[in-house]
Amino acid sequence: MSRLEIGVVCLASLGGSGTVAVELAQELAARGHRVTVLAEARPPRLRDANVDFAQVVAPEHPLFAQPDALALAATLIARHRERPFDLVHLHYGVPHAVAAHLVREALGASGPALVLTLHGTDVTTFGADARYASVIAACLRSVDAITTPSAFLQRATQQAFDVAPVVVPNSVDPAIFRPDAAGRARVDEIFGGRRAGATLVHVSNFRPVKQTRALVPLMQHLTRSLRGGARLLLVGDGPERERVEADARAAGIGDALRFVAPADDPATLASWIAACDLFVLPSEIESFGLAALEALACGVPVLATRVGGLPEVVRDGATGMLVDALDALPAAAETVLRAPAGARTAMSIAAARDARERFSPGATTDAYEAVHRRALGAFRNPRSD
Ligand code: GMT
Repeated sequence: MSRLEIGVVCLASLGGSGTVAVELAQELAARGHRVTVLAEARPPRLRDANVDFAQVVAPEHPLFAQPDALALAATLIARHRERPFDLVHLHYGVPHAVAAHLVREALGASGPALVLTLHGTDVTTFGADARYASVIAACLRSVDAITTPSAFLQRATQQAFDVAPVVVPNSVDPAIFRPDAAGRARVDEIFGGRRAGATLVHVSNFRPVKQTRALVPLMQHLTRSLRGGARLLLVGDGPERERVEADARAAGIGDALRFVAPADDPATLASWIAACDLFVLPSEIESFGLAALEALACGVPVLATRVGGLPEVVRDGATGMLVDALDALPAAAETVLRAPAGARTAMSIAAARDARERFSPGATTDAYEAVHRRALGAFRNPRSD
């Protein structure tokens, strides 16, 4: 593909979608494209000096504390007039679909081709609200291609907005997220020397959709039932974090839990995860579950709810376990953690291999570049009907 001028738009603060956007920007730059990431703040994982960053700022007016669709559209249009984009790839639908629509209206055929990746709650929450769904659906008609990270979200998007996305699965870098025992000492240090028969780990933004409070009864059970007890490392921050901490104290297991701030450096995060025995993700809904994929790549089996796109990522019984209800978590965790050493090692090896084989960054970037080519073709040769 010839060298393109590409803008990648994301929300810096939300989590998985920002990570996916930054990984894509860095991969595209490595393939020779000139790439600019545009967001309200520099995304923590953006480290590649070959990728430019442009900040989207709110208008200087008391009514606009946060950058919104208008601010993003204004930034994209101004930047395009200075140095034209061939293509802009926006990640997360809200409010980016609105900004894409404004760019298309303002620039028309002289503007860039537009690709939008929907990630999760932009479909499952906003798509379920009729007031927002019709506006988002109208804006999505202005873009040249839409993608989703899972077949689950593809179906949900078709239903919510009556458009046909292409599935491009998220990926994980196996050079960073890999089995490695080097982080064990650091995890022991985080627990102040408190050892346990098993170490569980959870990584999220602690929003209600993650159902993190379900981790407390799980740990209450495991601290009693497992030989040597159990401990849980919780990585991240968000609205439910303090409630989880309070629930754990009230349940008398406060000491078995340790909270750490999200690590900006993915290698640090990977070293913590890889030092643990089981990754737990009890979400109410998850379009994909990037954090689960990162754990699998580290050779850590995943215990998760059987929701959304998680069954596309975790192979039930082979690379982890999926449960239909939160009260099934303790028994499933015991099944994995009490399995004979050989079976546990086999599951760990299968997890890392499956992540590497099915979710490689190269394959994902190839798939996105194919979408980019089709979007550019559709944009430059519009159908007249
Ligand atoms: O949709 C969200 O809740 C936010 C979004 C994000 O930016 O973290 O998460 C979604 O996108 C991730 C990357 O594609 C997926 O791994 C997450 O499963 C998905 N979250 C939900 O569906 C709740």
